[in-house]
Amino acid sequence: MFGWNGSILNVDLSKKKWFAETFDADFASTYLGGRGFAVRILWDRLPLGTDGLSPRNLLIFATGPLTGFTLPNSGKLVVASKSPLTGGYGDGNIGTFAAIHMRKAGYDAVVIEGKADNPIFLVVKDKTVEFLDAADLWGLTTFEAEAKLRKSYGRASGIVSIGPGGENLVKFACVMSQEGRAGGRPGMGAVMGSKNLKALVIEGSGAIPAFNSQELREQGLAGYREILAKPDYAFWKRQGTLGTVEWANENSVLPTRNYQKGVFADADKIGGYAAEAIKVSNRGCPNCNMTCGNVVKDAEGREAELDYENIAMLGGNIDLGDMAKVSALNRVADEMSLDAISLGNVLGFAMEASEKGLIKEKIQWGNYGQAKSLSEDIAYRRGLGGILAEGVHAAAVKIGKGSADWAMHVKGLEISAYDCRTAPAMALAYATSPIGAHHKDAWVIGWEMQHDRFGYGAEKAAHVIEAQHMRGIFECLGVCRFPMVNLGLDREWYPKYLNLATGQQFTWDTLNLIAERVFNLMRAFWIRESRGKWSSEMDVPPARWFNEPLTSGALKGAKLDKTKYDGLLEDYYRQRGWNANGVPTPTTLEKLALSDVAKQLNP
Ligand code: PTT
Ligand code: SF4
Repeated sequence: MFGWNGSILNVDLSKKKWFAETFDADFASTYLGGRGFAVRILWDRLPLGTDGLSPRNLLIFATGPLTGFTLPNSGKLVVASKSPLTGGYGDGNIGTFAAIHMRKAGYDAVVIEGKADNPIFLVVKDKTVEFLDAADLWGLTTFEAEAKLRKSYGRASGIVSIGPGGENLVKFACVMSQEGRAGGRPGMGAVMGSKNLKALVIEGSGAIPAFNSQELREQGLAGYREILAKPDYAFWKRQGTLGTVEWANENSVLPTRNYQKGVFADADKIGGYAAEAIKVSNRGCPNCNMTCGNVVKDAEGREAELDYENIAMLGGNIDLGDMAKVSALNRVADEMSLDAISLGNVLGFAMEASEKGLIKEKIQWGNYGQAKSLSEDIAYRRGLGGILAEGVHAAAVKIGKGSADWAMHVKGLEISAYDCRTAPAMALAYATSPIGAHHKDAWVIGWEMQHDRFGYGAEKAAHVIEAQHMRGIFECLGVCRFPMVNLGLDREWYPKYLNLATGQQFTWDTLNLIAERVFNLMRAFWIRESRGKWSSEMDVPPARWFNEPLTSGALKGAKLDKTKYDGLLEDYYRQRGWNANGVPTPTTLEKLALSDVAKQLNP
């Protein structure tokens, strides 16, 4: 087989055993890799109703058939499992040398089950696997643990790790790599912690099999050159995703004070230019010439790597208009392996609960010191931190008193950094995202600002579906989507690369079909896990956006309309071939070569 190694490394931490399993060409071309492999493995192997933190849960690191080749931004892998935060399918995408080493070690994915008796770290070196004592690593931050491991395994080895947040099973703990790459928002770091697994170190020395490696390399280099020639390249290197702060504020969609307002008076203090003023360097994923991680000096004099989402959630959403302090909170999130989006979300929730007198703790809007110590309390599950560590949905259930109406999540995953009162398509994108409220599967808000912004027409449902499939392709290929989505790299490069790697004849249309299959399988996973309790109300954004209008800015007074939203959701279901409850019909699943799934969902 070309393009894939055709091998998955299975590791059982309870038994300290491992074996390599082969897969065939049919599995490879049906699910491609990354998210496609992860969801199919979870569907086939995970016993129904397994708790997210149980040793039986599977933690999957999966690359795609383009990962590791010399072509644009090919250093990504997907980390996936059943989410302890949402109870549904969860994954994230992370740029790391571990992705490339995994492929060079001869594997396309690593599947980890069981739980070690004591904290350990795994070392995979080509065809050997070692289970090593992590007593001196447990308790360290991700920065400290990775630095220590690099002393033993070298600067170029592939390392992913968790910090205290993951160790203490914070439900929104993520997995970290290379001091700023973060992935697995729905608690993949907690799953790693529940297995007593501090880190995974991978070193591979082989070649990744390609059908036409010379031509693939040449075309890959041509893709890099096309990126360098893009008109927006220079500005991208300066600001990456950070300029979105100013854009979001101008369009009244910047989350402010736990999504009470869509404009933030101090937006310019936490925007792209404010970041440039304290910027020290660019960092990024391997095999990338766009390096969008902006490294700045934070309020404590340390380095922190920033993206739009982190700044919006740890800045505007908690009313903190100071770039260096926002950066310092981001650094804490990275050290502790807490997802920065969910962290900003729960901090905003706690500040509002405090203001309303629903909790005894006094936490003021924009108070950096309190936000920092509460973030640490979350990581170590101390006091109020222990309640927030369960996620905003569970915290609202615990606190009660109407707080569920302004707990900003969908399906239990904290909403990321766009206020959607004036963006119905983006609200639909959040509500139907396959992992809970994440922007990454359909960032349609830029398009929506220019197309009947306030409307609920069926073309919006169509656009969300198109985006979900387009972005899903990248989750399966194992490469970053930013070259195409943000700089306009021609999409035809991707089937071209895939065909040179595999010797097969993929087109953008066949990739779309795979993405649709994978999307439907993720939905089927959620529905099966809900054990008869699935309802279309799972696909609805937070009540606040329907009940409370924006309180300031040019669009003051605007809010979502529930009746019209329900109509938009119906259009979405119809276009997807799902029934009125949002369940894929047998016909739809059969069309996607998922007949076995149809039988389980509709026995
Ligand atoms: C992603 C989510 C995002 S999406 C951001 S900022 W973004 C936050 N970053 C965090 C962080 O940093 N530290 C932290 N402790 N928590 C964080 N939580 C948030 O995590 C990231 C980039 C970005 S930056 C984006 S959009 C793109 N996402 C891609 C994707 O999803 N798929 C793909 N094929 N390519 C992508 N390219 C871009 O990658 P999650 P990274 Mg991330 C400090 O994982 O779980 O999906 O959450 O991977 O290597 O850091 O690159 O404005
Ligand atoms: Fe990573 Fe950014 Fe490069 Fe994408 S553009 S590969 S997220 S550094």
